[in-house]
Amino acid sequence: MEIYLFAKNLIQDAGAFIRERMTENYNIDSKSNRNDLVTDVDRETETFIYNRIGEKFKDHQIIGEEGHGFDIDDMKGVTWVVDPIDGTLNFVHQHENFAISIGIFIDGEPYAGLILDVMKGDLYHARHGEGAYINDTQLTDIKDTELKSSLVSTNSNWLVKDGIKKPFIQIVKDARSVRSYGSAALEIANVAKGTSSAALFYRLHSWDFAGGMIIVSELGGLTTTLLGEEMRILETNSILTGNKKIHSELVQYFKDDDEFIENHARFHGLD
Ligand code: 2AM
Ligand code: CA
Ligand code: CA
Ligand code: CA
Repeated sequence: MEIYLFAKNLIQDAGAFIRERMTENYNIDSKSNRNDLVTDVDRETETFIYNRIGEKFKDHQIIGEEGHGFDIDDMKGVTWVVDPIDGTLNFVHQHENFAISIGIFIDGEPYAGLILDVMKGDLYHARHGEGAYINDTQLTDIKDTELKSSLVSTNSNWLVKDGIKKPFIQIVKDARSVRSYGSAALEIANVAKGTSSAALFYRLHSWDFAGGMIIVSELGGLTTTLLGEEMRILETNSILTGNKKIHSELVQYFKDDDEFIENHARFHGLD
């Protein structure tokens, strides 16, 4: 079976696994701080996905948030970049508004992106060069918009972070409005769907953005760091994704802020 079809079946099966597993008891632990949570369901879902890929494709590389592939330092062959639950806080508190995110690369080139909104059942998926879909419906190319008449989304944490908050605050003032849903993958999926014009985050890991970046790119959208640099898949990055017009408008907020540029250089590529 070809990889794309396999991936679509796998993400649906992993979604069914989560929906079943979340009806039972599970442990909730904190990671880097008391608001950074991980549950048994995050770990078990990653293992579910890891095992299924390994059974089928013995030579594929798999990078996941919950412990798989941290030693991978090249993109040779097929590399899967997996977030088993994006939006763990939503999973724990809301029991909805979380996603599974998968990006697949062949020799470092985007091959396919998949994001499953687990409780809604919406699957966003794209194979490079073949269009992007929500379930069986083809998505239309992303339309250019201006910030002043757009909804954009970010993580509200960056609005209160000294040293970097200034451009984020100015964007809140200048946009029609800003949303903060708590799942970066779903916020990028919204850009693909056209319900949001851009999503911007100061720091994301590859598993948060790999799937979404491939889907957005398939629809003519642009994804770079907040300073307009090319994304590095194996590193932690800032990210700005959206239609080309709002992308060039937003990147200027960050490029014009020397304090931001200085902190961005210190915080990125180091971890
Ligand atoms: P997660 O739920 O998989 O951890 C919340 O605004 C978004 O940021 C989610 O996509 C969440 O992914 C992600 N996130 C949470 N903690 C993070 C961290 N320390 N660094 C980067 N992204 C994080
Ligand atoms: Ca996490
Ligand atoms: Ca995530
Ligand atoms: Ca996660």
